[in-house]
Amino acid sequence: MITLFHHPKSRSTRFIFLLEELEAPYQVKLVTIRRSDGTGAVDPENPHPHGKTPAISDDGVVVFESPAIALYLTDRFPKNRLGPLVGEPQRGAYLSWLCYYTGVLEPAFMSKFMNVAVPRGTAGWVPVEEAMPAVLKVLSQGPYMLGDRFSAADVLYGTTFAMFAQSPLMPRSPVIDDYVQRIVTRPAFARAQALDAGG
Ligand SMILES: N[C@@H](CCC(=O)N[C@@H](CS)C(=O)NCC(=O)O)C(=O)O
Repeated sequence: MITLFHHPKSRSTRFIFLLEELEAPYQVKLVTIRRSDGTGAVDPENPHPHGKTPAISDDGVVVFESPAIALYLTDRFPKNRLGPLVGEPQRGAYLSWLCYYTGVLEPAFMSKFMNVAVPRGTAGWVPVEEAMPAVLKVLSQGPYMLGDRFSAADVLYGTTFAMFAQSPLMPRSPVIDDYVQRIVTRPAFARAQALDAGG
C-alpha cells in the first residue's frame, strides 16, 4: 500500500492524480509544511528530508522528489502503461523529460520569478525563453510529452502549465492551452481535485 504524504494545493496534489490514473492502492496522509507566508511547520511524520510534499512510502520504502516518485510509481504499477518500462524505446525520453522538469524547467521559472539572470556555462538550467521552446517543440508534435502516449511526465508538465496558465511568467501559446485542456479534462484529474483536501 502506498502512503502519499500530502498537503492540499501543493506539488503532492498531482500525485493523487497519478495514483488515480494508475488505479494503485493508496492512502493519503495529510501533513503540514512550511508556507511562503511564514506559517506552517515541518511535520515530523513526513519522511521527506526537508519536510516538503510530495513524499511516498511503499510499505516503508520511502521515495521523495517528484520525478523519482513518478518513475517509482509507474514502474511499480505498470498495468495502465503510464510510463515506458526498461527496454521500451520511449524509456529514454521518459527519463529525460521527468528529470528536465525539476532539473531545468522549474529552476528556469524560478530564476525568472526572482529576476535572476541564469549564468551561461555555470547553471545546470537555461532561461525560460530557451526552455519553453524546447518543450513546445515536443508538444507541437504531441499530443503528449511522449508523442501519442499519455504518461506521468504529462502529470508533471500538464498540471504545472494548468496552474501557471494566467501567470505573466508563462509564455502564451495555443499549443500549451490545448495541452492543458487535454490534461485537465481527464476524469482522474477531476477526482484528484475533489480528493485534494483529504476527502
Ligand atoms: N523538488 C521538490 C519540491 C517539493 C516542494 O517544494 N514542495 C513544496 C510544496 S508545493 C513544499 O513542500 N514546501 C515546503 C517547504 O519548502 O518547506 C519536488 O519536486 O518534489
